[in-house]
Amino acid sequence: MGRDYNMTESFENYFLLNGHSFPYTLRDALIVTNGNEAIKLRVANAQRSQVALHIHGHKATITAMDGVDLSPAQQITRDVFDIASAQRLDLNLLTTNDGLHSYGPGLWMFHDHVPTGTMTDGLEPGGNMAILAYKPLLDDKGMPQHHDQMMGELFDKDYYAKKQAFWQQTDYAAVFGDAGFIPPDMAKLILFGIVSWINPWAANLDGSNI
Ligand SMILES: [Cu+2]
Repeated sequence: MGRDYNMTESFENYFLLNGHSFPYTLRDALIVTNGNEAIKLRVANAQRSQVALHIHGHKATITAMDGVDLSPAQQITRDVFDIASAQRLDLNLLTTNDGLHSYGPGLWMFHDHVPTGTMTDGLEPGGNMAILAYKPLLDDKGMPQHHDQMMGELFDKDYYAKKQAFWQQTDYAAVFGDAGFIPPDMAKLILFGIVSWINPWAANLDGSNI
């Protein structure tokens, strides 16, 4: 170490939250609330790069940094928390729907806003992505409802072997079509090409087709 191998040239590509990586964060690293609660989160950044913790639908308040309590005047409320390497934050997370600290019951994702943190070796979703779950929205196994329809294929080893597109069997397929099996409509593609070639300006200038 430090002779033949320069560890400062390494690049992090696996990310954990409480020792778990997505999708197991959905089972083992949830924040569960009954609603109308004050939850203390003690967050430590144990990786060498910056974390930008983002919680959807909630704004939490920093009450302590690195083990030092902040006075009320120092405490700030936000929804993205910059956490330097080895830094610790205490957050006060309120789950009372007041239109500021909480926007109401839901399955609210939280994750690192630095994109690499939400990946597992370059695959997104992955990494430290997890959910702040209001209890009525958990199923009988304590996992977020509908996770199997939404994310069933992410529990498949082919996904991690990078052999399977994420949206292939999800609800997205109903909207966007299946990326793997539906052939493109060649007639429409050719027509689009001809129209674009004949009149390359009209499509964008009036704004109606943007
Ligand atoms: Cu997000």
